[in-house]
Amino acid sequence: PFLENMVDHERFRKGDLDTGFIDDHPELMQFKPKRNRANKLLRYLGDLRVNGAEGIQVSDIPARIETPIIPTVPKETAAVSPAYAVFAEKGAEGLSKWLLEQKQLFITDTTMRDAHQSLLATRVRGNDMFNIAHATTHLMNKAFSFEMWGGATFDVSMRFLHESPWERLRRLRRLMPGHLLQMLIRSGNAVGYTNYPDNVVHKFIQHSAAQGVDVFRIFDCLNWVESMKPSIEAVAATGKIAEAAVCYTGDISDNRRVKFNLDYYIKRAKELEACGCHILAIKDMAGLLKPRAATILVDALKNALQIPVHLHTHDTSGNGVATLLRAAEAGVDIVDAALSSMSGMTSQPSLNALVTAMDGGPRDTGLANRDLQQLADYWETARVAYAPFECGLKAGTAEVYRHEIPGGQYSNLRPQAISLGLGHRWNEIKDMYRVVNDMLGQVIKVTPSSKAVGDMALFMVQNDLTPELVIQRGKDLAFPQSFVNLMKGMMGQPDGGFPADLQKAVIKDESAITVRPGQLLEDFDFEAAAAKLEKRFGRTFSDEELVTYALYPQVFVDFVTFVNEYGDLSVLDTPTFFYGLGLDEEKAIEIEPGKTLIVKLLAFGEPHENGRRELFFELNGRARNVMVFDKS
Ligand code: 3PY
Ligand code: ZN
Repeated sequence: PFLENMVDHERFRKGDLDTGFIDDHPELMQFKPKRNRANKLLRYLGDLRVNGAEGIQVSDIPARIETPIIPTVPKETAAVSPAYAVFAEKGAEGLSKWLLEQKQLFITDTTMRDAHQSLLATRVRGNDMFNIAHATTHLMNKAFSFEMWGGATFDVSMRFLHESPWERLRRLRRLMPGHLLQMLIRSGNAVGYTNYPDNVVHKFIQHSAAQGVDVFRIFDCLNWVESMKPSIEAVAATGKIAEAAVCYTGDISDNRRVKFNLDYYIKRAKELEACGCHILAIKDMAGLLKPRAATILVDALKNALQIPVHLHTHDTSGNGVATLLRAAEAGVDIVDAALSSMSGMTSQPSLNALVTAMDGGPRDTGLANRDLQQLADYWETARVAYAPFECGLKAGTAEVYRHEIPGGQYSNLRPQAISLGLGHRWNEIKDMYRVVNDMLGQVIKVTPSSKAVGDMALFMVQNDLTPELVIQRGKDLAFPQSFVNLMKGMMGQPDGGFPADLQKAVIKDESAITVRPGQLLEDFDFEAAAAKLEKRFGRTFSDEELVTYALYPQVFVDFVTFVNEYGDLSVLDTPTFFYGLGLDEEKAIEIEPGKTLIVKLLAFGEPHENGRRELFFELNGRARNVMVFDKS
């Protein structure tokens, strides 16, 4: 039977023990508070059974979920990847130079970050990544890097998955040694939706580097170089790889679109190179870079820059692989792609398709589709458990060239519209997204500016507003906070400034700023935060936890409260985490190596008068019951 410690032992309970030794050593009886992990888990499973998981309709629960098969690979640590070896020996600048000398096309696998952010509302749990991490290093040893952190994963992991983003990073670091791990960071917005004081962004970067991130892709939501500089410098100071991104919008192959033309991108890229970044990324967050435009852009960038070029795109239109192939022909150094079962549509183009297309040619990727297929098979099965978060697209759609909604936003905007009761007006919302872009004189739309545009589009559809009505009736309208922030300059400065009449209508009598917001914000007081949290929770908090609090105060407090209540849920497999146990279903849950709980749900009662229900479990053969509040 499962014993928390010796006081659970029946002989101890009966007093049938010689406790003289303990009498001589009273300090041995100073037990830490019981962690009661089993009880916490039962409470979680009970709550799930009674109230369901947030955001999941019973009708969306997949009927059949299988356990993904982990490919068989040697138990030993995989060889260090070629890119990692160069980085370890020669540092970021050495790696940058080395990349330029290689003929091969390098690949970044985005499966563990952007792919699920763009297909599954960022809901993939660390657990599913940990299980495949070791095999991934064996089967994709020649990849350039693995994007697995940052972007929306940081807050979603706490908010919806109740797991620590830092723990995810640390565990993947341990499981994928000798391979470059990559993250996405939004400059002064870090991994949030608003600007943070410089000392917060700085500390965030230092901790991310110390805990395992090697490559930082840094972008600004308006392509404002001024805002990116401090982050580029902070990353470079850690010795890690600073990859600065120019976000791509519009269409350089259409010469009627003059604002974001080839010259614009070349100028921005050169400015970023001058800031000291090691790699230049083209961040095509909506998948607007058409194949012909990729040839033009990559060719021009390769001529203009002395550093490698890394292309990131989305496959929303269905043209994604063609874009990557054209970019490869034009000499791009690295491209992003996702394992086939996690690719396509709003995600990245298929890694497997790309690798196969390059096979045997002058820029062979060094990866083999037979290896990739095993990983893709794993993810195909793992994905089934996330069915409620699928965004509903069945195929790519070239209408993205018209609405320009980023892949990572598309999978969120639709549920947002549905939750506002606007699901039936989805087509209007996509049209309005474009209208808002035009009202702003065309802007870069990527987190968080994309959220401001999306929120405004929803607001205008909900209130039946036209651009003219927004100007006329602006002073009486309470615009979405994100849009007000954008117009106040709190997300930075767009090329060409904001249209004055729109700005006036939205911010009314308040004033807008034109300097970098981080400069104006007072430093975050980490000591005061530490004292406040310690007082509230009765424990000390690590430095990176304090950074998390600085970035997301409420989300972090809710997360800590949740973990205190229910414990560490990363031990649950994904179907159990989302859908709980069926009646009489038995589950072995390894709560730490060598310590397994066998849990079975036997029955649950009707609600009591106080709204609570009793659930009856069997835990390692012993009966246990828990009371759960029924929220219905
Ligand atoms: C993010 O910022 O999370 C993005 O993926 C933007 O494309
Ligand atoms: Zn992306």
